Amino acid sequence: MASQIDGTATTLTRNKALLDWVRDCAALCQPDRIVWCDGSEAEKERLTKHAVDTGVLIPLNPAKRPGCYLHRSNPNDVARVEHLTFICTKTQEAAGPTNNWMAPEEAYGKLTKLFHGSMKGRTMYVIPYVMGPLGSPLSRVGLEITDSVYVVLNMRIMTRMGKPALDMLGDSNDFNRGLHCTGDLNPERRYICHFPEDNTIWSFGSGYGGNALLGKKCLALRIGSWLGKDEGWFAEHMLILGVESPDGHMTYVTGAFPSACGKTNFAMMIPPKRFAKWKVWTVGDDIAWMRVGKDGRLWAVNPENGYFGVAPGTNFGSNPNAMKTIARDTIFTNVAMTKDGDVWWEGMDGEVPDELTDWQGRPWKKGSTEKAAHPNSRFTAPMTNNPVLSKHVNDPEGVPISAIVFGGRRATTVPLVLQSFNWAHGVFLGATLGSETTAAATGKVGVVRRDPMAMLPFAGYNMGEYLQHWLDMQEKIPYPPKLFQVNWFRKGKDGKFLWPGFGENMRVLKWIVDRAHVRVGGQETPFGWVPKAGDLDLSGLDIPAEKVDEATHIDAGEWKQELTEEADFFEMLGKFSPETLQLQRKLLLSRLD
Ligand code: OXD
Ligand code: MN
Repeated sequence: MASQIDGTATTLTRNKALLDWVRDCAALCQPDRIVWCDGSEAEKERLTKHAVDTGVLIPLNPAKRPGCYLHRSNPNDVARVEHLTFICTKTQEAAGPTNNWMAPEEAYGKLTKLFHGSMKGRTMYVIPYVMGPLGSPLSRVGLEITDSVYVVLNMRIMTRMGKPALDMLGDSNDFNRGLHCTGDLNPERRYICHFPEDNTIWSFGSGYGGNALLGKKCLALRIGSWLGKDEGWFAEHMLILGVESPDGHMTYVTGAFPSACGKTNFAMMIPPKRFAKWKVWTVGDDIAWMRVGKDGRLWAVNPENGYFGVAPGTNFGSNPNAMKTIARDTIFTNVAMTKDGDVWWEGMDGEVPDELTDWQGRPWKKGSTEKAAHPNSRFTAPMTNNPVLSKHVNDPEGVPISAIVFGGRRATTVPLVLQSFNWAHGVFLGATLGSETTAAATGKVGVVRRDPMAMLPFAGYNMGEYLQHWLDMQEKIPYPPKLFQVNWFRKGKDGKFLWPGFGENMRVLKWIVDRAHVRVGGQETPFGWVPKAGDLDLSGLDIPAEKVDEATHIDAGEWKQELTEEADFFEMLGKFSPETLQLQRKLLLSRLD
């Protein structure tokens, strides 16, 4: 085994720390073979063939979906498992009240037992990868060891994988150590453990993207946010887009939205006819790493190399660019398959097919009460397939950010768009972001789950300290972006959405961009700046004016209740709850009295 490690590896790396670590992992997991991934085309072909031969991937019809494959996962392993995700810091306080915590010795002990001999009879793949553009000061090298060929092929799409990562690492010891094993997929033996103090991730018992592709949520967000706090930058659950105005001027915006609130759609948006001369370019659809540039502005890179998007609801109306992106070289997970070997999911264009094979491989007939595709079925597609990919996506310095948008899913209270008075107020808006459920039976408004900056499941340390880091960064950014809150999901009394969303969000985006450049009006309210009548370009919008009024309306009574309820959230944060944010809440309330 040792000679296999050194023999294959030495053509790729002589990094002693890395070779020692791989040797230790091999001794623990006892695989039959070790394969070092170089990221080459030949390797992709070889591993894809192996995945097809072993039933891990099903080839789709090459005439309809060239280079595309379907993967069906175990039905008990289809989503992130927040209750089995742990931050393993020396003290519980460091993980804070919103994370599950396990002491590092306990976690290493428990998982060592699970990893022991877990790769017997299997292949251990060693995946070197980079999160971030090659040569960027923000970029990080990770190594993921896994026994899953599906993980390797997905990591190949989602990260800059293979030899360039080893070249970037050289003989440095500074790399994230990620160990993943599929295990027997028993949820009783499933743990996603982060050791930020050791720059280490151990993930056992799940093959699902967010749990098993360790570069994404685990490194780029949980470990990333920890590094960001220590080193003075941001790792955020944000899309990055560029808005090109008719005169060719580019403005970059990042946006935090909780999972499944349409981030990928927003990042690939096609402006409506009235805005035909405007263009939106995608830099990233899920994660932004941001640092202060030499010019004193905030600059962002997308650490990822592909999209791991939710399939259901994606169609040529909601996201034409996503549909083009997934036309080829895409891995689909848990979608349904048509008779002619294409993919299908609820909300796809056209007629519902009479017969399908569902996501579990069972025959499915039109009219069935069961979903054909799993609601969290996914596509993994290379970003280079995106017709509106920004040409700056590989720039090591990233793109300069003029505005940051925080968007929740709120049926009431939160207006279509609001600009903060200043940085601290903007951080307050992000901190109190929420997603609301409606109790449909009674029509009553349900509970609001606070999801600060859309980072509730992803902040790798104490949430109070995380919000304090946002406040502290103000003095490090001489020319900060302007901060906004948006809500596409407000509903009228009839329970229907007031705002059409999708491409029409361009109208709101234009106001945001114009405000960021101080070239459009607004109206001051006790809660922030809103567009005054005429500021939002509504020409050609096919909905009654009253609906727009309702969507943008600020109701003092609703806000009073909102601000009162937010006290619980700040209390829950305990002693790390930032004083400045609590004062913001009181200040806003006092304006009402
Ligand atoms: C998420 C995702 O769950 O991006 O946020 O997959
Ligand atoms: Mn996400």
